[in-house]
Amino acid sequence: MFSSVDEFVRSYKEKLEHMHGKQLAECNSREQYETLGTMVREYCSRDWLATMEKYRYEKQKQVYYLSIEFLLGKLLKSNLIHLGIRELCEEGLKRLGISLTGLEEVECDAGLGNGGLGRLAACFLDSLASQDLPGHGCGIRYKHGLFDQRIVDGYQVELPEQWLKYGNVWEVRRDDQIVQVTFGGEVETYYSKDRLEFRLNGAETISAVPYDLPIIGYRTNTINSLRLWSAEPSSHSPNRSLMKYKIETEAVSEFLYPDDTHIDGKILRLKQQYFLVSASIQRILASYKEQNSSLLELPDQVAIHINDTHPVLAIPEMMRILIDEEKLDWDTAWDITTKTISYTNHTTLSEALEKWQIDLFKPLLPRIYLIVEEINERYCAKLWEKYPGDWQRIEQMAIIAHGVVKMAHLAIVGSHSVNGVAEMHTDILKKREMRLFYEYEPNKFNNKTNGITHRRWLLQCNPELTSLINYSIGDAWIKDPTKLVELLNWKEDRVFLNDFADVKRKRKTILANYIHYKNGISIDHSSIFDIQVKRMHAYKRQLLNVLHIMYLYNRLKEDSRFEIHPRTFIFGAKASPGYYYAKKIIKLIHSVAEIVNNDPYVKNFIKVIFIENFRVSLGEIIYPAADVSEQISTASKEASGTGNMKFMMNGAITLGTLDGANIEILNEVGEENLFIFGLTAEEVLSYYQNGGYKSSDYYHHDTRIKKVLDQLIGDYFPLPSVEFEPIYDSLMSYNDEYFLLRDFSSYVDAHERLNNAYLDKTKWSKMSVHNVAKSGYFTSDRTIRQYAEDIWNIEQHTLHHS
Ligand code: GPQ
Repeated sequence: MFSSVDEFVRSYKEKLEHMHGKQLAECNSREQYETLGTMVREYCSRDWLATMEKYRYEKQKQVYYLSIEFLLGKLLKSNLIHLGIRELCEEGLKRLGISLTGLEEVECDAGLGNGGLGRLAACFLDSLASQDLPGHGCGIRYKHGLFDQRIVDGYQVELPEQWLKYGNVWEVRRDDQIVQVTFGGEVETYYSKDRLEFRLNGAETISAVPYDLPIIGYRTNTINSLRLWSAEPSSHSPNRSLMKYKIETEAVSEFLYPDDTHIDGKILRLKQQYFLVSASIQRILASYKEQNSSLLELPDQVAIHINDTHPVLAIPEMMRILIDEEKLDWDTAWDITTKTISYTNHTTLSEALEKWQIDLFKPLLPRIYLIVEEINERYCAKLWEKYPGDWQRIEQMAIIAHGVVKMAHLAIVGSHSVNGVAEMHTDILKKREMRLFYEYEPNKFNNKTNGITHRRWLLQCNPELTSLINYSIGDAWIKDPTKLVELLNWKEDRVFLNDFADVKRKRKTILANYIHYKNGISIDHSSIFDIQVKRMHAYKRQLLNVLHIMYLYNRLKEDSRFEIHPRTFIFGAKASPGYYYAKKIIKLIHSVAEIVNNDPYVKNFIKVIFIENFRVSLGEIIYPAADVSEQISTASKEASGTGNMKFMMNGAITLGTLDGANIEILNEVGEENLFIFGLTAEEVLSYYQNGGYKSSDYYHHDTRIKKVLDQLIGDYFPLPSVEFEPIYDSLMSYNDEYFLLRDFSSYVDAHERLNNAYLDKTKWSKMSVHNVAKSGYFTSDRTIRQYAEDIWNIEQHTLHHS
């Protein structure tokens, strides 16, 4: 199919006719896309099968990465690149008068995630396959991924996302591997042969149908799987209205909860979690049993990783199967389970900690609840041995307390490894949030600093920079991105620096054209592109960015001698539909943009742009175009951040706080190559602990702040004056929980330093090169190798081409 251009052209035409029953001329671009996608999937099926067979017969230890989110984005382009057939396809399609990039645009983003956590899972799958590591994803095939965002009159409006509307060329439905998942019912206990047994009566069953997607390694023959479960009515009919049963069943995989670092506590979400976990664990154990006789060796063959606490019921589910079905005793089952499972924590924000009410949990999952209770009792008894009489400590560490099940506690207790996602985050876990657990079992805790796949986030999204790098240092960095450091040898080369600046200019033009097309606004291509794209959240402080823009505007209006290099402030962010405050900030950005962009004087210096519907595929045109990367979360709040790494890898300079992985970026590039401002995490945490912050002092003592805040509530904006009152109140009446006013002046200073640095173009380019050169550490290949070695104990395999 892909052995030569001629051969490709012939098979493409044939496939197109077979699939659509029409001639090429009558097919629209979607049909053309589907034809190519299907050909690619069929082409890789041999290696996919070979990989799976090899894992099966060679009994290599495999890891299953359980995650409620996988934010894959588009797959056609990366699959073609990974298989090494993109140029051939491009050439062949050209002969047929079809543009490959046109077809790549037709594909919908697989938006099965909210933000960082889901995208991390997608990067991890890429790094596993690309490094020949046996590892697979297990997730949910949501019918609707994260909502599509529209902006109407400056307000966010959500539309249901429809990625499956025309089917999905990458998936293969596996009817032979359907499993049943059970909810509700009552537990009956009885004795059989002197053993206490459990039986569920009156429970309801739904079918979990697996759809597998190939995860294609970069230029290897390894093709791993991402298994997405879909909920369907089961053939055992329930004792109630069939219609209602069908609707309730399908609801389980209907949509993704749109909350990022925030929990909603709805029963349907708990159903989704157990659905994912039960289906995955059943299949993992079944396929292990096909090859092995004793379950005792399971931890030598299988590692199961839970991405945050959402899949934590994997622990009691595994216990259930080992005890109730496999008839193992508790201690043996517990030993196997804890040796198999490991857990990553992704936040210390209290509103993201999952706690389920017992009265919700128990009726939905009665047998699982009993197991959790038993885990809790045994754990507390062990704690009592170690800390006799210290009931207060034990109460704080218990899994069940005050009517709720604490999922993070269950995760820590039931796994052999607990990791944070950046050095500072792990330190905070050890010293604060998880201190008692750390004191009890210090060896469980470890750090795995996040990473991003440099294949999508440099090689694929920035071909211009890729070519320049290849031309200068060769392409060995693609296999080993730490080799990017060789770019430092080119830092003094004038021709290279010129070419480098040229690449950035080209990429800025591409983004500017997109913005012109979508927003109808022309932006100055030579202005500084200052970008903040991420979920909208109070702790990420998009508001601080806006307050600074309002200040700049005021200053430009007041002082005609005040000049800055032209700046384009670009935002992209989705707010959770129920997050009232975050939605207000989106409206504020639009209101400020309206004023700034229409001011005949100011618009020569600054412009404000909001890019609608930020998602993976837009990131691919945004990150390469950035001069400045805004990473301005309140110190201690952003566990890691990964957008920061994508910007850095594409040569943007970080303007950031000492938070999450920003600190590690600083360690890599040195303080001359980024701009740091604001409180440290220690200072923030000490304010929370000891008080001493009064935001109104900053309002009264800083006229810049006073002016901007007053504009929020007066008649400055052509809107009812109450529109932005909640924002004003958060900063004044509620004492500014995220220290925006405290960090304001330091932020303004950092912006001034940055503006001055940009005036020396050569120096700026050198800083930018330095950032790219040092970004190799942040490849998720490094992260995944650390997981593989320290936590999962899995090894690379070699596949010879079939
Ligand atoms: N993160 Cl708990 C999410 O995107 N969603 C979540 O529900 C939780 C965490 C993020 C976190 O905020 C970022 O700092 C991390 O870089 C990212 O997870 C991946 O670890």
